Amino acid sequence: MINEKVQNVLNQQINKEFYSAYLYLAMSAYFDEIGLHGFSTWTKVQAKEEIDHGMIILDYIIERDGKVEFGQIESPDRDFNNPLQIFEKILEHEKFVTESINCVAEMSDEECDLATRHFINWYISEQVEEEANARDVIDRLKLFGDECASLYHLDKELGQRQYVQHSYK
Ligand code: OFO
Repeated sequence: MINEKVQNVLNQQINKEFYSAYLYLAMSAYFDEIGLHGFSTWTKVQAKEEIDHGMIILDYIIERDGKVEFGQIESPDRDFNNPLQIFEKILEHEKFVTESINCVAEMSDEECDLATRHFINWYISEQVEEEANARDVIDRLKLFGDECASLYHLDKELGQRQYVQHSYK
């Protein structure tokens, strides 16, 4: 059976992953409202990945004979002004999630739960990728500013993102 302290931080992580999905969906809706449908697709695909992240932890707790807790999911932030500000929020949020994943790793170490320590490595790598993705879009938005042609091309490019179901095994 899974260690109780480790189970608690994993349950908190499920909640954060589903909150992330909510946040990305709110961003996606905003992008649709202002006509940036490619940005909307990108954030909607990210929301689906966040749901996968939560589901993988849920399945893992069950596999370890633990108990899944369903905490309340907060309403997402909706203070959105422009693509650059939103991607800066994404990076800030992903850094927060990275810290949270690191805490799961630390707790697994403290409690000598090697199975969870191994499990959470997938999330550690995933966070490196998510922060890099957000940083990449921020860099390009800073480089091109609000210049319409560049924004149009970036919107087209981000709209190509395809959802691929995430799995850690
Ligand atoms: Fe689940 O990685 Fe983003 O939040």
